[in-house]
Amino acid sequence: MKFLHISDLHLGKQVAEFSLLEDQKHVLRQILSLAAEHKADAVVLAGDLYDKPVPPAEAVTVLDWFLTELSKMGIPALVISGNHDSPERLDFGSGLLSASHVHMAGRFTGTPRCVTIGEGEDAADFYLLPFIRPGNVRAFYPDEDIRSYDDAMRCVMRHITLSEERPSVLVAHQFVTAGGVQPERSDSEVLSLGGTDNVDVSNFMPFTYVALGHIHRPQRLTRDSVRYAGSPLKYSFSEVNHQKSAALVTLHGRSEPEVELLPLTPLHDMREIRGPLEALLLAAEKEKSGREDYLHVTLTDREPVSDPLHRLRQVYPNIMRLDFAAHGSEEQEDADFSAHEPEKKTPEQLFDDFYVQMHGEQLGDEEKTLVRSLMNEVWQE
Ligand SMILES: [Mn+2]
Repeated sequence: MKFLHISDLHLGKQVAEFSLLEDQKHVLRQILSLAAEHKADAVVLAGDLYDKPVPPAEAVTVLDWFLTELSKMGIPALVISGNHDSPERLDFGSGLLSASHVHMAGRFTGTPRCVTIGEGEDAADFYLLPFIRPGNVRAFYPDEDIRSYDDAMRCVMRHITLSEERPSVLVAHQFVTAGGVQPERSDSEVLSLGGTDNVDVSNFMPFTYVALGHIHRPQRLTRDSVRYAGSPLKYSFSEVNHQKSAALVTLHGRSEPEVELLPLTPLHDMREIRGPLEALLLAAEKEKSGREDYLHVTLTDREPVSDPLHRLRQVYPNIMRLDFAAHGSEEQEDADFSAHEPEKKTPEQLFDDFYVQMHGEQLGDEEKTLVRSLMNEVWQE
């Protein structure tokens, strides 16, 4: 029994106003080929299928296509909702779809749905637990004392009896910590404030494999078989160093499964480049592939440069973000141009802030006088 574990597709997601739908289709096509190549018996999608509870129509079409292709290949899909999905919308038609071996769990219904895949020696139980909040669980167990996410998970787990013959796989989408240690996070995850939404990994010990979604960097928790698949694409610049992958899990009865990470190759990579404008333009000329990548460019020019974004986009059309490095003190953060409460500042103060951001040092007295007199002239005109 072999299956692919993926999660956090975030179909329909936009990054810096770029639609990633073509990138998403590209990577899903790869996942279909990997499933065929490795003769997967199932594909697990551990939540956050969509980026929004009401996804754009094109995103729905992509998921429909992906699930239909799997079904045509005779590969069952095991799907749960994540915190970005609407549980009810995802459940639409789920009763009908299970006849085509597409098993969708959108809403929490008291206990995770158990789907047995495979026959005889090769059979495994998959428990589909949608993203839960304490309130979802309290609604089914009003007499239990459920205050935290961890209480909620403990309650759900107490009400499951696992098979003693077959291996059991849990599919879940939560913020899982190991004895208070957090997984490695990225900027594209939306977690609840204060980090009170964590559940401890000890809840999941009885399972042979735990297929998690929610955290976007692929990683294991305490053992190889408790794992975040990670998102199939980089969804923020905090992820430029991630190697995204699909986890190929081979179960050997109830003993420790084998996990192989199958690397995924994006249509456009996401990367960061840095340097003076002219040097970057020159380097781009020599670059054969990668000019279509999604870029975060940081310019280090000390002198003002004219129309840098326009000029850079002639060679790198998919620049998502452009920053200017601050000079001066080493510790200084790169400039961002979000002035803090600009309405409360005078034009002179705003210019001073801008100068500090550009040059990492304060205006001199002489320069200040010059700026003030230029401003006065402008006002008078
Ligand atoms: Mn996610």
